[in-house]
Amino acid sequence: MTNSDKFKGSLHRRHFLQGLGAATILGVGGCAGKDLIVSPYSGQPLQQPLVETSEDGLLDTKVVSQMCRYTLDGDAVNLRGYNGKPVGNTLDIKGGDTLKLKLINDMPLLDPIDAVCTIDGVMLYTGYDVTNMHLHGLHVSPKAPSDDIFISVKPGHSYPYEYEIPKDHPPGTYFYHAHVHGSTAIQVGSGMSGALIIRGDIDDIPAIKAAKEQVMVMQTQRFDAKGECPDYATLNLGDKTYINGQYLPVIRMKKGEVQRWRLINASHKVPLNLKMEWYRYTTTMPFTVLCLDGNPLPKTREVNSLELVPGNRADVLVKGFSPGTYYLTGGVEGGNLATIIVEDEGEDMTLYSGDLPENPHLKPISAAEVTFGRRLEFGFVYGQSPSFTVNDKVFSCDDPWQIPLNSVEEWEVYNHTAYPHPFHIHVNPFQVVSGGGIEPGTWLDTMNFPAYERITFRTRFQKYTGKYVFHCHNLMHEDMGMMQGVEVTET
Ligand SMILES: [Cu+2]
Repeated sequence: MTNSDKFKGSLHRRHFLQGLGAATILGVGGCAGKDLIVSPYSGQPLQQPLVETSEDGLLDTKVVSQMCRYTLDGDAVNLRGYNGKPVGNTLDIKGGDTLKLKLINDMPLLDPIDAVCTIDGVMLYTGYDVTNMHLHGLHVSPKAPSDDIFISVKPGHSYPYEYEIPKDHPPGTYFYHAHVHGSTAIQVGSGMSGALIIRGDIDDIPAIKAAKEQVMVMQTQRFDAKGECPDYATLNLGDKTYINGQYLPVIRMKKGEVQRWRLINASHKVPLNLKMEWYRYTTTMPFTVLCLDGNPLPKTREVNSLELVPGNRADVLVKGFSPGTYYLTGGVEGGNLATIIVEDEGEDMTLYSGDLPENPHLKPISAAEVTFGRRLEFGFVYGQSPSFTVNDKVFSCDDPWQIPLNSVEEWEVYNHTAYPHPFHIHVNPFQVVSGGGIEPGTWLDTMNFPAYERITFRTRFQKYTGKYVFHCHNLMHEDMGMMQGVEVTET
C-alpha cells in the first residue's frame, strides 16, 4: 500500500454509514506466529477471565493491545483485543487502592493515523490502531496519567496510566475499554474490554460474600468472512452475543445455591434485556439486584428482567430455586446468551435481601441542591456524511462546556432521533429524575435513552477538575460525532 493509498483510506474511513472502510489487510502484521487460542464451543461450561488482584493497596499491571487470534464458537478470528484473548483480564481492586496500568500498544499499523486536534498543546491522533484506556464508571481524576481519554497511544508506544481510587468509591462492577474518538466502536466491537471490580463494604455482608462470583463480560465481536474487522461496515455484521468469549456457555448451579453475577454489557451497540426463562415457557427465575452501574441500591430489588444498554452493568444474586434447564436470554437484539442448569442437590443458601450499606457518593440530590440546569438534545444530520450530534454539533476537542467544580446540575436531555442513544458521562455518576423506564432515584453512569424521549437526571461535579466527555454509548454513534466535552474548573 502506498502512502497515497493510505491517505485515501483515511478519507474513506469518515464515511461510516456507506461502509467505505480503510483498505487494510489484517492478515498481515503482528499476529504472525501467534498460536490460535481455541475458545470453548457453545454448550461448554462458562469460563472466567484471568483475575488480577491488588495487594497491599496496589495493582500494577500491563494491558497489551494487539491483534489476537482466537476462535469464537468455532470461527477463527484475528481481531484487536487485550493480551491475546477475546476479553481482557478481570482487574480486582478495592476502594483506596492505586491502579497502575501500563497500556502497551503492540498493534501493527494497519490503518492510517490522522491527527484530530490539539489538547493543551498535545496532538490527539486517531486511527484503528491508535488506542488508549478508559475506566468506565469510575470516579477518578480525568487528568493524565489518570482517566484522560484525550491521550493517544500509537503502535509501538506505551502509556503508564495511574489511577487513585477513592477509599469510599461505590463498590461494584465496572469495566475498562478503549476510547479513541473515531475508533472506539471498532476497537470495543473487536473485543477491547475487560471487567474491573471495586470491592468495599457490600462485599463483607456474609450472605453476599458466600455467593460464588461469576463475571460475565457480554461482547458482540463483529467480523467478516475472513474473521477480521477492517471497517465500520463490518460492525453491522452478525448477531451473536458472547459471554467471556463463549457463545451459549453453560452455567451450572445446585438447587438452593446462590451465585453473584457481575453482568457487563460491553457491546459496542447491542442493548440486552436479560431474563432467565424456563424452557420457552413464561416462567422466569428472578434476579436480586445489588448494584446498578457499580452503585449499590439502598436495598435489594427483585426483578424478572433487567435492561442493560451498552455500557450498563449490574451486580445480581441468583438462586437456583428449582431443578431444571433455564435460558439466559438477551431480548430481541441480544438473542440467547447462556444455558443455566440447576441440579437437584446442594445446601439451601441464604438469598440476601434487605438494606445495603449507604455510600457517601450516592446521597440523594434534592431540587434545592441544584445550582444550574441545562437542556440539551441528541440529534442526527442527514447528508453525504451522516452524523450524530449533541446540540446540532459533532464532537470537537475545542469547545468543552465550562462547569465550575462543585456545581450540582440538572440536565434534561432530548432525543430528537429515531434511534435509542444510551447516555453515558465520565467521572461522576448521576441520579435519575425521570425517563428511560428507570426507577427515579437510581444512580447510574449510563442510561437507557429511547428514541424521541426525554431523560432527566441530577449530578454533582465534585472532587475532580479537568476535561472529559459525555456521549452516546452506541459507540458507532459516538464515533460519528455524538459526544461533547466538559471541563470542570476551579471556582
Ligand atoms: Cu446513539
